[in-house]
Amino acid sequence: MATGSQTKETQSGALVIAVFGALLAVLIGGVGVAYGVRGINADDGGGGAAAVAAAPVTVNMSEFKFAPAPITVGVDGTITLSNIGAVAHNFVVEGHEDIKSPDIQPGKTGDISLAGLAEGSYKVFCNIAGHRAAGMEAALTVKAGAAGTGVATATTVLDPALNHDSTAIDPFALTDEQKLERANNMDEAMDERNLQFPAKTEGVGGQLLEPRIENGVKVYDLTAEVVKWEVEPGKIVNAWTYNGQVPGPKIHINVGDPIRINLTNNLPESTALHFHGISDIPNAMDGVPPITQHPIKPGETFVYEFTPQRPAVGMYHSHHNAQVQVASGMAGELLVGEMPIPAGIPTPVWKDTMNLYDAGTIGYALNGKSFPATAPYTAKMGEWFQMTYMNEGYQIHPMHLHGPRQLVTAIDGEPLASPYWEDTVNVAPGQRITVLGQADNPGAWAWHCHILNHAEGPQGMFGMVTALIISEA
Ligand SMILES: [Cu+2]
Repeated sequence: MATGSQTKETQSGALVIAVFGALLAVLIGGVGVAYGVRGINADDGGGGAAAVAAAPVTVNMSEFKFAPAPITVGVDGTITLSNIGAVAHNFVVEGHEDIKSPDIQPGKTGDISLAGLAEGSYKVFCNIAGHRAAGMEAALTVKAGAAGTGVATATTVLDPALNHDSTAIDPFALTDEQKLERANNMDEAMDERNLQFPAKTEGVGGQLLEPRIENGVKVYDLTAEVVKWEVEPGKIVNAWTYNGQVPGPKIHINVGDPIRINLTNNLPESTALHFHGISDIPNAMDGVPPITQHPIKPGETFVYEFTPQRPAVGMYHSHHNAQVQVASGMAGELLVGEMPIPAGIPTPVWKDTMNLYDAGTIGYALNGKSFPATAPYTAKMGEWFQMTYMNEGYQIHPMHLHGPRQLVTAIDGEPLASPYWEDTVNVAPGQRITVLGQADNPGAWAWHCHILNHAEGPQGMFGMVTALIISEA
C-alpha cells in the first residue's frame, strides 16, 4: 500500500532537522566567506566613483605562475586577474588572507581591490591545493604613485601551442639551454601531479548495496543528501549523493525480483528518482515530476516498487533539477540479470562499471574521482574483463584504452548480435556501453576519455584518466 505514496518520515524528523540545521550552517558559513572576500567587483554598478582609485594592473594566472612577477601596484590599487590557464586559480596576499579573490575559472577575469594594504613588500600566492608548491607565488610591491607599473610588462601571448604561456617571453626565441630549462620545469610540475596516481582520497562511491528482504521483496533504502566529497586530493566539493556516495550505491537484482526502493529526501530542494533503462516499469514508478508523480519535498520519503521482467543495464538518477542533481553526483547503477558473454569467450575475471561525470560540482571524473585519485584496474595476462561505461554527464566521451582492444558487446544493455572491436568507444549522455577486453600485453596502460581537455593539460593529467595494469600470469 505504501507504493507510490509520499509519507512524512516522522521518526527521522529530528534527523531531518539536524541535517537542515547543518545545511543552514553551511549556507550561513558560505555567506560569511563571501562577505569576507574583499573588493571583488561583481560589477561595481558603474557608479563606483572611488575617490582616487589607481589605474588597474592586469595579472595573468596560469599553471603555475602569476605574470608579471614581481607585481607592482599603487596604493589602494586594483588588480585585474585574468585566468589564461586550464584550471581554476586564485590570488591571496600572504599575511592578509582577507584579501583573497574567489577561485577564477579558466578564461574568466575578476578584479581584486588592494584598498587598505599599506605601502610595502608582500607575497601573493594561489591557495588551491598544490599550486603554491608548484611555484604559484609572486612578490607584490605596493608603492605610492606606482599604479600601472605592472601593466607594461603584462604582455599576453595567447597561443595554445605555447600551453597558454602568458609571459612576455617568446618560447621560440629562447636559447637551447633556456628551452631545456623551460621543459624541465614543466615536466617536473607534471610529474608532481601524475606520479601521485593512484592518490588516496576520502570516500568510495558505487559500493554494492545489500537489500533487506521483506515478504520476498528486496528492499533498498536510499537517502538523497549533500555531503563533502573529495574528488581528488584536496579538492573537496559539495556532492549531491545517494547515501553519501558518488556514484550512488550499486543495486544488482535478478530478472523477476520484486524490489522496493525507499527514497528519503534530505536535500534542500525537491527530487525524484528515475530508473533509466528499466523499460518495463509501471508508469507511476518512472520518477518524472509532475508527469508521473509529485516532486518529493525535503524531508519526505517516496516508495518505488516494481518487478523488472527483462534483463537491463540501468542507471538510477534524479529526474528533477537533473542538471544540478545528477551532474553533481546523484546517479548509480541498477543492473537486472547478467549480460550474456559471446560464445567462445571465457567468463571475465571481473565485471565493473565506469560512471562518467563531466559537470556539476564533480567535474570531469570517473566513478566520482578525478585523476590522480581515480582507481586503477588490474588483470593478469590472458584474463578477460568486462567494463560497462555509463554516461551521467552533459557530453559525449570517447573512452580509449591503451593496449587491449575493446570488444563492444552491448549498447544500453541490449546484447549485440555481432559484437565489434574498437579502441575508442563513444559513450553519449544517457548511454551504457558494455565492452570486453583481454589482458594480452603486460604493462600499465592508460585508460581515458579522448577529448583531451577532459584528460591532460599543461599541468599534467587530470579528470577522466585511469589505468589498466596487466601483470604476468
Ligand atoms: Cu570526455
